[in-house]
Amino acid sequence: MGPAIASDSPANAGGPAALTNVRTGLGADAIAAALIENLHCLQGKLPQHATRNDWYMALAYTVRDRMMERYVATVGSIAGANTNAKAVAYLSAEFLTGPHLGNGLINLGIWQAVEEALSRVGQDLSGLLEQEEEPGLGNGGLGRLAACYMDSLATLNVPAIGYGIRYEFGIFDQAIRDGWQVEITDKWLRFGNPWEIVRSEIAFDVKFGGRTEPYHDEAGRYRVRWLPEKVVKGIAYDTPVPGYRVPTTNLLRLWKAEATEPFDFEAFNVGDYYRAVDEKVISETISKVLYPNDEPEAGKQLRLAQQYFFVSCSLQDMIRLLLTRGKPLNELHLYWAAQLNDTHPSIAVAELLRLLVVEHAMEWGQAWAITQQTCAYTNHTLLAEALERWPLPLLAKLLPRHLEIIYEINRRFLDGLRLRYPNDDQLLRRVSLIDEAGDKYIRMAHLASVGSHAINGVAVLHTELLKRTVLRDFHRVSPEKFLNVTNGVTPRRWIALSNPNLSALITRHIGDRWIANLEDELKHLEPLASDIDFQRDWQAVKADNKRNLAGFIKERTGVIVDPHSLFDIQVKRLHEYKRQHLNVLYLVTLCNRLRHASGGAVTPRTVIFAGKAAPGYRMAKLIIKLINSVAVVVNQDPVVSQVLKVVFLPDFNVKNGHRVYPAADLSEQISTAGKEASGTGNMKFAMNGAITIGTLDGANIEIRDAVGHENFFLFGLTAEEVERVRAEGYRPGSIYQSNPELREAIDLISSGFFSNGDRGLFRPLVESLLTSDDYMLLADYQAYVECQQHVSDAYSDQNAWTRMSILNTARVGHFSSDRSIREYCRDI
Ligand code: NBG
Repeated sequence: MGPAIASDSPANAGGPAALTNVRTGLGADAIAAALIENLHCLQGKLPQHATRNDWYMALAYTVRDRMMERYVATVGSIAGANTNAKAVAYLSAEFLTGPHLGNGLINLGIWQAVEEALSRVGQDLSGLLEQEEEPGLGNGGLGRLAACYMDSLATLNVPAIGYGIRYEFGIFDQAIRDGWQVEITDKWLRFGNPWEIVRSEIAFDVKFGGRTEPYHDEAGRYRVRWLPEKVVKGIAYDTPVPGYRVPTTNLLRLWKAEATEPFDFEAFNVGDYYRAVDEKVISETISKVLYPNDEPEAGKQLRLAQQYFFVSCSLQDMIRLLLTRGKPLNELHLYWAAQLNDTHPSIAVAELLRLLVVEHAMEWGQAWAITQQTCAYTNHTLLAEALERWPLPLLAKLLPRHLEIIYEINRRFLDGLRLRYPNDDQLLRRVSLIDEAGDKYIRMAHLASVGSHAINGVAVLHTELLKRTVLRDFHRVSPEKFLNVTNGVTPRRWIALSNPNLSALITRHIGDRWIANLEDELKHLEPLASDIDFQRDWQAVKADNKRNLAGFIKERTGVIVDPHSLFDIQVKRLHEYKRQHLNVLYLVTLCNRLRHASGGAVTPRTVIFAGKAAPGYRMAKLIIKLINSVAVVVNQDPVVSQVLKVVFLPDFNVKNGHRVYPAADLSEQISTAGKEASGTGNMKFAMNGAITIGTLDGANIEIRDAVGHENFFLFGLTAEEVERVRAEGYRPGSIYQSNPELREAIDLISSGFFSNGDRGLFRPLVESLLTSDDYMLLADYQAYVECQQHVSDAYSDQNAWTRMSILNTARVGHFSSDRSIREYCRDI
C-alpha cells in the first residue's frame, strides 16, 4: 500500500490533454498506456513476455518522462539568458540517493495513479519498487545528507546542480559469512540505469601530471603553462531531482571519466594494439570505484585524482553555464554558490583560481575575491584521522600547477596575517596550508577555510568544538566566517515514503501539509499524544512496521524475532567512536543476568544492528564478528532467547533503512561525546516515533531539547567531561577492576564463550578496552546499563511509552532538511 496522502494531486496537472498524453499524462489511463508503450518501444517486449525488470524499466521511464517538462524549465533557469536567479552547485564526492522510483511517485503526486495503472496491466507496485537497484554512491551520513539536501533544494524551488562522480561501483555490498563481513562488488549498473541521461556533448578535459613552464605572453606578461602528462575527459550524466509538488526539478550531474582518444593511434599503428587500449582503461579507472572511508589515506593517489577530476569538470561546467547566460565571468559569485561538502572537493579553491587566472586571464586579486565569495565549506568531522591532508610530493606529481597556486595562496594569506599578528610565528605555522612538521602535507581543511567566505559545522556542539579545536586559529583570524547549520533529513523519503502507515495516520488528523512544512505542521500532533484512540492507532502502526521488519529479518538472516518485544536498533557505519561494542557489553551483561536469573522481571528485547565496516578497518570488522558471535549464543540459549534476540542485518543501505527506521522503538545514539559531528539517523528514528537512548553528542543534544528531556534517555559523560577525564589520566583498567558486572561481561568474551573456546579471537578488542579505551566505553558503561534499565521499565507502561513516541515525532519538525536548506540560503 502506498503513502496515503490526502490530496494526492499533482502540482501542475495541466489541462485535459495533459492528463491523457502518453508522455506527460498524470492519470491512470495515460500511465497505463505509457507503460505498455515503453515496454514495447524501449524494452522490446510484449506484456506476456516481460520480466519484472522489464516492467520496472518501463515504469521508471514512464515516471522520468513526467519529470521532463519541469526539468527542462529548471535547467533553462540555470542556463538561460534573462534569468537572474543564483543557483547552488553542491559539490560532493558522494550522493547516497537511494532508490528513485518511490520518491519520484511521491514528489510528482502520482502514487495512486501508478498503482491503478499497474493493476490494469496485472502488475504490482511493491514488486517493482523492490526491483530497483539503489545507487550506493556514498558511504553513509555525509552522502545521504547530500541527497536529502538535493530533495529540499528542489522542494524549496532553489535551482541547484549536485555535482559528483558517477562511480561504476558504489559502496560494496556486505554479506556476512561465519559472522564476518565479506565485501562484494556493487554492480549497480548491470541492468542499466533508467534515471540518468547521458550528455555526451557536455564534456570537459581534465589534465593530470607533467610539469609547468614559465613563458612571456604576447603582451610580455610573465605566465606559466602546464604541460600535462595526461588528459582525461569527463562526461556528464544527469539525473532529474524533482521537488515535492513544485515546479522545480533540479539535477544531479555526475561525471564519468573517459579517455580523450579512445585509442592511442600511434601505438595502434606500430602494431601495439593492447597498449592502445591501455590508455582507455587507465582513464576510465578514475570514476571506477567509490573509496570506503575510515581507512588510512596513504597512497590513495587515485582518490586525489577523483577529487580533482570531478571538481574541475564541475567548475568548468559552471563557468560554461554562466557564459551561456550571457553573464560576465567577474559575476560568477552572483550566479553561483558552490557548497563544498567536506574537504573532498576543496581542491576547488585552487582550481577555480587557476581557471580564472590562467585560463581566463583574470587578475589574481579579483579572481581570489570571486573564489572566496563563491565557495563555502561545510565541515563534517573532528576526528583527526578523517581530516584530509595530501602528501606534498603526491600533489606535486599529480597537480603541479595547483601546488604552485596553493603556495601563492598561502604566501598571500600568511603575509596578511603577519601584518595583523606580528611575532606570532606559531600562529602562522599552525594555520599554514602546508604542514611542515616532518613529511610535508597540504592541509585540505585549511585550503577550504581560506578559500571560503563561510565555514559551518553540522550541529551546535560540533560547530562550537570546531571553533575551539581543529579550526580554532581560523576562528581567531576570521570569526565572521563561522556559523552553524544543524543537519536535517527529508520527510518525503524518511516518513512519507518509508512509513506509509504513519503518514496516513498523521494526515488523517492534521492534513498533509506536514510533508512540505514539517516544522510548522507536525507539532499539531502534540494535543493527540495522550488521546487513547490516537495512541491505539499509533501503536497499531508501529506494530505493523515491526511485523514487516521481523519478516524481512527472517528472510535475510533466518532469525525469528518477536514483534511484541522492544525493538532496540543501532544502524550506522561500524566505528569504534560510535560504540556498537558498548551496546554489546550491555547485551553480554543482560545475558549474564539472565543466566544467573538475577534480573527480576525483564522486558523482552530484540536488539538489531546493521552497518558496514571499512574493508581495511580491522577493529570494526572484529566488532561485527563479536556482534554475530554473541547473537548466535544468545539466540540459541533456551533461557536467554526467551527474552532477548540479537540480530545483525547485513548490507545496510537506504533501501533497508526504509524498513528499519519505522520499526524502531528505541534508537541507539551512543557515540563518545564530542565525536559524532551530528548524526542524521538519530533524526530519522525520532521522526518515526522511536525514543533515543543517547549521549550528549552531535544533534542528539538538539533533539533532546526539542522533544523534551523527559522523552529522551540520556546517559554518559559530556564532551567536556570526556576531555577532562582524559587530561587527568584515564585508566580503564581500574574501572574494569572495580565493576563486577563489567568484569564478568569482559571476562566472558575473553573466555571464548562466544567463540567456541577460542580465547584469542576477541583479544585485540578486549586489550584495547582495558589498556587505552580511546572511546571511553568503560567510563560510560555503568551509566549506560542503568539507563537501559530505565528504558525497560518505561516500555512496560505502553501508554506512557506511546505518548513519548508521539511527542518525539511531533517535536522533531525542526530536523527537516527543508529547515537546514533555508538556513544555508539565508545565511550563506
Ligand atoms: C559525517 C559525520 C556525521 C554527520 C554526517 C553528515 C563524515 C566525514 N561525517 O555525524 O560523522 O551526520 O557527516 O553531516 O562522513
